[in-house]
Amino acid sequence: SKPAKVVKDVVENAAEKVAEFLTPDVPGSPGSAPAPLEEPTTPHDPLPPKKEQGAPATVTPTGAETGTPAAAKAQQGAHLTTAQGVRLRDTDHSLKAGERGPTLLQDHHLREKITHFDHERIPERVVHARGAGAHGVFEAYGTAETVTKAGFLKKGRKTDVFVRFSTVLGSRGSADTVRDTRGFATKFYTDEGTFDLVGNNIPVFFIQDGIKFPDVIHAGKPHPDREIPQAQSAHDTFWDFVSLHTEAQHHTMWNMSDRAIPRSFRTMEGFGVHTFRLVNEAGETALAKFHWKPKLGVHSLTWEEAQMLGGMDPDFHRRDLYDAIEAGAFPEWELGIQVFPDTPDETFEGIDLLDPTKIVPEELAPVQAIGRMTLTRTPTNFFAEVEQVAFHPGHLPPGIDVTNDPLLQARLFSYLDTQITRLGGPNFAQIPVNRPRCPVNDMLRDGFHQHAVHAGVAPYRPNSLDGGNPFVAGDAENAFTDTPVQVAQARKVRANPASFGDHYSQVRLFWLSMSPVEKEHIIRAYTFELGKCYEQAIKERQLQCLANIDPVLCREVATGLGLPVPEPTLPLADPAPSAALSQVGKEWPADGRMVGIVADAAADLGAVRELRTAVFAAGMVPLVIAPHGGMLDDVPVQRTFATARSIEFDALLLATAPAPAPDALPARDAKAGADGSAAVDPRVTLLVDECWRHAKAIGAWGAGAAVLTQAGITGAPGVVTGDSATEVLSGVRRLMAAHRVWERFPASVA
Ligand code: HDE
Repeated sequence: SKPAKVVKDVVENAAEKVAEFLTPDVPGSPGSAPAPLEEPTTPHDPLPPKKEQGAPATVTPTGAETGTPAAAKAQQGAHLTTAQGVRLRDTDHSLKAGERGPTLLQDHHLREKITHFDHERIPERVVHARGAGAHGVFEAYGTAETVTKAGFLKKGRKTDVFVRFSTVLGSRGSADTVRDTRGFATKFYTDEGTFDLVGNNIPVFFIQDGIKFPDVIHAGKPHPDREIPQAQSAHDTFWDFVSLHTEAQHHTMWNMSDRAIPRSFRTMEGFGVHTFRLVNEAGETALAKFHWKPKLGVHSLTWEEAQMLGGMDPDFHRRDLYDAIEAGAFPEWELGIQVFPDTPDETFEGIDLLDPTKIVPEELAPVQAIGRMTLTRTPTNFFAEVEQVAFHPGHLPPGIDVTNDPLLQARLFSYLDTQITRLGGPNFAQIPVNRPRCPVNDMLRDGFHQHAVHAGVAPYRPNSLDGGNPFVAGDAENAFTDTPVQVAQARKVRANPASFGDHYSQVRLFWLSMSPVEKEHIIRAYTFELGKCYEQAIKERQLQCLANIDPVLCREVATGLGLPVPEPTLPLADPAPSAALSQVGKEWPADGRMVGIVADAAADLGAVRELRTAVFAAGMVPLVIAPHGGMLDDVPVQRTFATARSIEFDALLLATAPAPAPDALPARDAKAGADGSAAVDPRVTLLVDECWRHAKAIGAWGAGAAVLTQAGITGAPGVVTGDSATEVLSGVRRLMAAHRVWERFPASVA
């Protein structure tokens, strides 16, 4: 078929082109071939657009016309043209007055090409600049029907979604694995209008009132003088802010926990943070908090892995998301809600539901599953989709409404405002990724980048010229209703309710809910971050905050900093721990996890073949790591000793003990084995050593067991040896259910 031939032509011509390039092009010199450059392929008919290159669906699953023009532009067709469609003869030489002459101002193609390029970048997001996105589908269980009339939550309804995950502080090119909160924003293209659930992977926020948002972000961003550090909270201004605004202590503790260094976007929880108001068909209201629960469980990197990845694979989370989708290991989350009665005081069990620095423990209000989201498609064009997507917490369908949470109220203003600058005007809802998938019939007109050709003369209402269109909808037509919530007779004030004054009890709740390993990680994170601060007063002030949270935490961090341990200034709260907050002690499916298999030509390749099949069958992704790329017999090699590092694997299996290759750097411990046999390739010993340090399951059989001896880790917990590859795999799989071999971490605190 044609595409196959095109590929063949390119491949066959490639060798010639390289040879041509390498041949010295000296006129008259023997062997020089001044043949004109040819197109590597002959022009052919345009390839049909790929599915995702087409315009977004113009018809919703329910058959409603969306009215979107089928005009998405895909790069297709054989001939290069200008933006005006004129076919071009040459795009590599500017128009000059003679070969050695100056460039002519009349060269429209040159100016068009360079001008467009000059404007390719748009401002990055002021926060959440670094992100990755994917398309998918949400399917409702119908369990929310009693509390909300939102159509997309009716049983069995399927709704297309686009999700963007992000870090908060870093610039667009910063590393994925920094210690930070992650954004988790979902756009549901419902046929009653778009619903954006713009959440984070941490259920509380730094501040209680949106008016402080510029302040907390100024404090977290790099210092204004030298513009360092990038994408970090380990610096003076951040800790200055959070120790002075003690409402930030709860979010800060989550940031110092493993939650702030996720293993993958696929293993993050998501939270709507604020309390929303739900309205059902009968007009009854309830308060609710949204939760995303990952199918793979909540799982984090170790701090050392996160730091290594910053250098070795700064795109780790982005790559992991796209690799998983392409491998068919579609990431999945359940959407759940905690539901509370809509009482006048807007509290539940004494917790103020309007305070975004508070959670409601799942033990008090269970998270009830209402649907499932699966991400199935990577973006076709990152800029068009991931950069240009615009979320807004006020994009709500009938049945979901806002509350008076003062953080949410400020967000309702901010998102539209910032997007006008970032996306160059007010018409960004017409960008394909932002287009609603239902009829749009607004009276918004003109403005920069207007793509619609609006017919009619009367964009106002009522009117008598355009047949009276558009008409407003009522209850029968499912119009959005602003819930007529009673607003108290009140004086205008700049003040918080008294309940917002408790800044410590839930921080202590979080701390007390952690397992010893997680506590240890938190202590180390505070000690590291405060150790990076220069100002003594800031460290002391933060230690004072820790004293009000927990004496052990405070003592351990103070010891690490070499500072005195302050006494608490407030009585310590006595909250019941919430088991749901800990990531340790549960078991999860191992689907979609990465299993490294070390093999070489000497390995039992029959067993490796079997193993790959078994790993795939278990829903995981096998990656064969060998001394060189290409194939081992008929087994494809995905990673080589030169390209593989432990951090991308969730478990490691050893089919062989490869001897050092000439390109392996000598290692301190690359000595001969006890029996005097050849030493193991030091890159493999390093791989095993790191997997061990990072508490990952390790399996070995046959010759592979010699690597363990060489690395000196036989008998350690979480190391499975056996006679057959499949037997070892099943042992390793059992260990992977707990995510890590937690016993390997030292835990000095109980
Ligand atoms: Fe945002 N936030 N935010 N935020 N936020 C933005 O909007 C803002 C807050 C969140 O992938 C901006 O289009 C204010 C909480 C996510 O495109 C901006 C306040 C939560 C994303 C903005 C908050 C979030 C943003 C920057 C305090 C979790 C990325 C670019 C009142 C519930 C969305 C943009 C994406 C992005 C403002 C607090 C989540 C400036 C004023 C709380 C996931 O409008």
